[in-house]
Order: sequence, then structure tokens, then C-alpha cells
Amino acid sequence: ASDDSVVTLLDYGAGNVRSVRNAIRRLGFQVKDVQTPKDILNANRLIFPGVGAFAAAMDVLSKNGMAEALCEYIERDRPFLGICLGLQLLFESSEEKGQVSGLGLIPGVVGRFDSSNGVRVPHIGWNALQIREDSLILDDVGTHHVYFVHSYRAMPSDDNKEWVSSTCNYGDNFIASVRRGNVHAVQFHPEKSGDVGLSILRRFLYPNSPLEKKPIEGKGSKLAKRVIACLDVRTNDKGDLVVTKGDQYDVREHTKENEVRELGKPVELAGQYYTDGADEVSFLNITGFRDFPLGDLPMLQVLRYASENVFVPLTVGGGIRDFTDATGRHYSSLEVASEYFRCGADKISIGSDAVYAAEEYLRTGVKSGKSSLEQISRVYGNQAVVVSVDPRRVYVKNQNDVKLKTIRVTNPGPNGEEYAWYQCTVSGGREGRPIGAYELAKAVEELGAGEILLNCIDCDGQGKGFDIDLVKLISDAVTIPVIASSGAGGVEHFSEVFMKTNASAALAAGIFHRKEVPIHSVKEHLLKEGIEVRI
Ligand code: 1PR
Repeated sequence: ASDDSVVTLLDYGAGNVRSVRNAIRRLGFQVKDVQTPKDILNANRLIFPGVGAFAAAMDVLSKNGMAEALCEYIERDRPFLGICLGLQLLFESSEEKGQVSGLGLIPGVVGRFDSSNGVRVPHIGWNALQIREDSLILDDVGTHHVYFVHSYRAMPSDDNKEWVSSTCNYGDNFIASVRRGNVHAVQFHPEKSGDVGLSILRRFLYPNSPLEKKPIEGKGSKLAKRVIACLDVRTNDKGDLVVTKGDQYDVREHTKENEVRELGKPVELAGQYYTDGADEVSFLNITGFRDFPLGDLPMLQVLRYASENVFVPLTVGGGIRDFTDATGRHYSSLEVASEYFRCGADKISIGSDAVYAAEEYLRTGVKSGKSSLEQISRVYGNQAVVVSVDPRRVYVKNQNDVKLKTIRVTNPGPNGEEYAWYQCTVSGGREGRPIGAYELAKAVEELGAGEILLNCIDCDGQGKGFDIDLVKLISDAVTIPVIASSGAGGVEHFSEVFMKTNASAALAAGIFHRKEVPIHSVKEHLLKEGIEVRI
């Protein structure tokens, strides 16, 4: 390959940069990995998708001489694009884990979002930007939304104003991108920002390509509410991985054969939902709790293929826990998660194992640091760890009938009960546990979850709307984002959940698989109701 078609990528191995690679390839370039500091200095164009924690990244870069080479490369005004942590590291220091020095090229300190400003941390989702005129690579962005996922941010000041090319508002007005000459860095993820993200990468890779139309002014926006398509996958009785969908978690047809209900092929459907405008796609390997997921090569293959064509975030869940296989080899949950990340997942989701971790934490009052939730969030960051909750409503006559948090329900139970609690289950709803969704949510937030995917067994597949009582209870109990799931049957259910609760996202499966309601109709409806969405 000629040097002109090569992009040098600085990947120090701390997380998933597969989607950056996929996006670069999609735009017609080949990827060359940095092996030595010299590769940085010799690069024609360098992309630095920072992942993981600030201090750990600086540690690696300083030890192997990359930090010095990076500074020299940037000082020489060579084409550079930093992404996320790749932006933050350019600043003087970060408050992540005390005060840690950065590369010191841009004046300013990277600090944590303050949830007392009324925002949920991490900042996860789609925002529009306020864009400076000569930002160049953002010329096609205009009023479009781009995807952020981070807990730390740098702030604009008099000292760094000649660098700042766009800002975004989330509690504070923070730096969304910087530019000086050929040096660019963005806090958001262009490789996960759909078509508009690909166009940002294209402008970086082909800086001389003419503009098709005059740039439109970007005025910024509130954080958009996300619409997520979920694919429950499992092997059918023939051994093929298929998308299925249950009614209250029962995925078998009620026929003589009792076969697994099949609604499509995972890679195909994920691609379809990306094109249709899904803000995220989730895969839940619903039998992962009993099968070993790394033995489940088709699932890893599904992720690899899906991530080649889906440029919005991908979450994968099912079976993330410690495991010993038939030969006695032990795999830690961290290894399982790492394999998912390597194959293209942006977030992993933990179900059953998070319930056990929360139970233990509440019993002992001690964070052991050993649960899968704690280990994975320590290595990959809170924002990469979703806890998927599968609660079932349990009605009670009196508020104090159980020691767990009860709520007054909107619709009384079958015997006129006015209260209920939401019992957590494991193993795909097969076993109820002595912990409520409320207690679980608060515990997993403390243990390092970055987001909660809140299902509801009673509502799953019923098409009667989300369980508003439950979503309200949980989204008011935590400061991390909550994804409402289970029960969507029409566009009005989405506006209802966003108007009546503090959910950050709404997820649906059945109505999308059965093609009853296209994703764009959901978005158009939300827009009409005055709710910020990414179109
Ligand atoms: O426990 O870590 O192995 O994770 C297992 C994962 O698989 C969990 O996230 C759990 O929610 C999921 N799961 C297990 N069994 C089932 C099942 O259906 N039998 N599916 C299952 C969960 C619920 C949602 C569904 C929404 C929206 N499915 O994912 O997509 O309810 O559906 P709707 O819009 O059609 O109402 P672990």
C-alpha cells in the first residue's frame, strides 16, 4: 500500500479500538499499528483513540517513549486526530485518580462532571455541538448529534481558547473538540456517531476534499433521549444462532414442537437497525447463563461482523462471569468481557452475576473488588459496564409487609393490593432472589456500573407500555443513566416513558423485529412531542 492510503493507529491495548479500525477501513484506508516511537514520528496521519483510564494511559506512553514522540509529532503540526482520552491526554493534567500529569500541550485540567449540577454521570449519549467556524473536520456536522461516553471533561478558558473548535453543554459547557493547524482532537466518538461521525473521519483523512454545501451553524442541544434496538439471541434447536423474542421471557412457540421462536439473523438485523436510525444496538445472549460464552464462537463472530457495519455503540450481554470449562481451565469474567470488547463490543452487560455481587455487598457492607462488575469497570471504566436487571412485580397489601423498598402502584394487583416491590431474578427470570430492583440499582451504582438496563418480566413482549412505576422508581434512585425496557407497543409508549420518568433511553425488541413500528417513526413522534432525539 502506498503511504497515502495508510493511517497509523496508536493502540496501547487498553480497550476496544476495533470500531475505529473498522471505520478507517470503511473509508478506504489501511491501518498500520504503532510499534515504536519512530512509527509515530514517521506517520503520514496518526489517529489516537484513547481508551481506559488517564493515569494508566500516561504510564504506558511515558514508559515506552511514546509520550515524547507524540509531543514532537504534534509540535511539528503533523496530521493528528485524538479521540476521547486521546483529547484529554493533550491537556496539562487530569483529576482522574488524584492529580496526574498529561502531555501538557493544551492549557487546562481535565475534571469530573459534577452530578450535583443535575446531570447523570457518565455522560452517555448524543448531543449537538456549538461549532467554531474553522473547525474543518466538523464542517459537515452542523446541527447533527454526535455520540459521547465519558465521565471527565476539559473546560474552555482564556488560556486554551485558540485551541477550542467546539463545545457541548452537559451541566457545564465543556470542550467537545480542539484544533490547531493539522492537529485535531474530539471528546466524542466519531467512529460511533453514525454517518455524521464517518464524515468527520473522512474530512480528517481527505482534508482537501471540497465541501458539498456551506457548513451549517451548530447551536448545541440538550442530551438526546436514545432509542435502542435489542436483539435477544440464542441457538435454536438446530444449533444456529438466531434472534428470538419472548413473552414474559418465554421464547418457545406454544406448538407441539415447542420450538424456539425465530425472528431473524443477528448480523442482518443489527445492520438493518443501524440504517433505520437506532442510537445503539444491544445483543443479549439469553442462554449465556448456562453455556460458556467463549465456547459460543458464533456469538463472537456475530459481534465481529456486526461491528464492521454498525457505527453506533454495541452492547453485548449474557454469561459474563467466572467460568471453569470441562477441561478444568478457569476463565475470569474479565477475560470473557475482554474477548467481547476485542470482538467489537463497546459496552458489556451483566445480569445474574451483578445480582449475586449486589447481594454480597449488601450482606457484608464491603466492596470485595472481586466481582465481575468491579473488575471490569476498574479496567475498562464504568461507562463500559451496563447492569441488566430482570425484575418481576410482587404485590403486597401493606407497605411494610417486606423489608425491601415498596411503592404504591398505579394499577392495584389482582387482589386489590396497592403496593408492590420488584424482585430481581437470575438465569433469565428462572430464579427469584431476595433483593429488590431498587436495592440492586443503588448497590451496583456503588460497585461501578455505568448504566442500568431495566427490563420488566411482567411487561416483556406485552406491547402495553413500559412499567412507568418501576422506571420512575429506579431512575430517581440512581445518578447513572437508566434504559427503560420491556413493553413498548407503539410510539406513544416512548414519549410516555420520557415524559413521566427520568429514563435516558428506551429499548424495544418485538415491535422492531415484527416491523410493526419503524425506528424513524418513534423518533419523529418524539420530536413532535418536543423531546430531543437524534434524527
Ligand atoms: O444473566 O448475565 O447471563 O445475562 C442474561 C441476559 O439475557 C440478561 O440481560 C437478561 O435480561 C437476558 N435474558 C435472559 N433470558 C431472557 C429471556 O427473554 N428469556 N431476555 C432474556 C431479556 C428482555 C429484553 C427485551 C425487552 C424488550 N429480554 O432484552 O428485549 O424486554 O422486549 P419488548 O420490546 O419486546 O417488550 P446473564
